Amino acid sequence: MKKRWWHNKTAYQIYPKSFYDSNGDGIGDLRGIIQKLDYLKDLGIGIVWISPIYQSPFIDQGYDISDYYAIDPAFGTMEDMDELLREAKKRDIAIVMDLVVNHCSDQHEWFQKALKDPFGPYGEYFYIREGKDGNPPCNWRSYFGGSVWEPLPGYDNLFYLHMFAKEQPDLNWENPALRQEIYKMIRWWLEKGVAGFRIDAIINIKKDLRFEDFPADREDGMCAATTMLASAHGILDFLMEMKKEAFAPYNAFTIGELFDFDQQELKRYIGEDGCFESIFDFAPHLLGGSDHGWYNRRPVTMDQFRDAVFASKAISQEIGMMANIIENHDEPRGVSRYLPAEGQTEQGKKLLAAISLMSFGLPFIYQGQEIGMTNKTFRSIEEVDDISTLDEYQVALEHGYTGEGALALVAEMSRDNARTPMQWSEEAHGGFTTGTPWLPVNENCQTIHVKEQEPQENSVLSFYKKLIALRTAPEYEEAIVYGSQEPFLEEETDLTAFYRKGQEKTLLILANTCSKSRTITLPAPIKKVLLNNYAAPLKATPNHQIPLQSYQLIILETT
Ligand code: TEU
Ligand code: CA
Repeated sequence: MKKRWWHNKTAYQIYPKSFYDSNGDGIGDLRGIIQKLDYLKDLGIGIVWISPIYQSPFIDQGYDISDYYAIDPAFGTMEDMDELLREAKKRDIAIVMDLVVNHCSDQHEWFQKALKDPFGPYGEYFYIREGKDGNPPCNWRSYFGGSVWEPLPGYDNLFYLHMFAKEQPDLNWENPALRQEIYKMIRWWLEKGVAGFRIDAIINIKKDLRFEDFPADREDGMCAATTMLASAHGILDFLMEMKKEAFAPYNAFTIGELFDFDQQELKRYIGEDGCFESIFDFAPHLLGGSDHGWYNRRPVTMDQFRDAVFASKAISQEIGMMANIIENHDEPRGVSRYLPAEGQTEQGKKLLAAISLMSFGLPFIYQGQEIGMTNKTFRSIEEVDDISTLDEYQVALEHGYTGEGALALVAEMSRDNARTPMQWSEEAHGGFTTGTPWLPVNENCQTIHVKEQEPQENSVLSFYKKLIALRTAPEYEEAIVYGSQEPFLEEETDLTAFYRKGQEKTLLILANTCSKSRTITLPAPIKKVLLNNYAAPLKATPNHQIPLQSYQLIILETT
């Protein structure tokens, strides 16, 4: 594998609205991020991805952009952004922006112009089509519920397409003029000094242009718009063009967010000839999913988590480096989702961290993950902000659940779980703001916060620091960054075990993913114990038998 500067880094995702509020208005901001750069440096972070900070009406929390060249005043000014870039550079931290170009906001001037003149040049920036006698052109359902088609206000029988909310009209990538506008904007930011982009929802840019009905997959007579993606061919032409025209001249770091892509085509997405440098590995996040909605999900075990990770590494490690996450701003907190209730302890949190950071790939830590933040408790649907949760709640009601039952079901998956403010200290609102936070802080903010964990040698935070440091420890870096990932005892239940085999060193990661203790027999002697989530020293027997306690995790050097 051709080496790249980012391979040995650990990345961190900031959800800016909830990271740190510097001026007491209840909304996290750029100056707040600047103030916390030393914290990130100390953690060992080398890349920071910031969710959208562009001007936005915040219908989808900034993923609806009304001006790609402006910072939203809620976050600060362009001067703040320039300062952030300078300060990050001083600390050798690369800043990665969010690139949201499948759609923009309906408040963007392009859409406003399209509204005035749908048959003019800006009408061509969007997918505007005639309906069928006042009904939508086809039966595709948007990600956030309802038809992807919205009547164009002021016109009879004209509709525009939106894969997400109706306030997020999709941009027409078939139009070369639109593509050039996007490349120009990307170059502008790279020119400014951002290191690259996390590329939002990008698989959606290629549509099946026949805009025809598919068989309905729910009682509403619609089919998920994602069904159409399988018959939309040619996305790679767009992506390779974007690479050539915008990313490559700046040697930009690019990481795609894509769920529905053809696994056989992985080498066209990542690796030396791929259109991106990396993509997120969502294999564990797809587990338990249902076409019917969140209310219908199945529980996921740690063994399923393991199998998903192993399967995805088996496919990807020869091709390129995917990014490992346990959570992000769209997913519930990983410790609440993947660990059984009895395992949601400090031990369990450290164990999950180790699986993510020791697997082949670029680890991304989502803000608060490093202190073991958990899902929030929802008392009523009134407490929900997230547009997606509100839709899924309706779906659950339509399927006969009572308000309480529906809430309990969607609460587990709600995107708000990860969006509560970062917990910095025992002060009011977790020390996130001196004002009233835009979204209430998690009730456990008194017990889970940075200030308490920072000085403690055995805290979850300190364990994350050790894991991150291990990735670049001179003796082990090659094995952890480039070594092959090979399963060990994968037929066992409640065990996640794997080797990382480098040219010189071999590491073995052993995670007992249940509360029963057990003994594991190793085929070779232990050379050294590198990390252990229990304080008591490991007692191995002469014939390489290792006792593992409840949710014990150990990282060994072996042969
Ligand atoms: O998400 C894209 C996506 O397909 C899913 O994450 C989906 O939105 C989610 O699971 C629904 O619950 C990206 C962003 O990460 C997300 O925050 C945005 O809402 C979305 O694109 C639209 O920009
Ligand atoms: Ca603020």
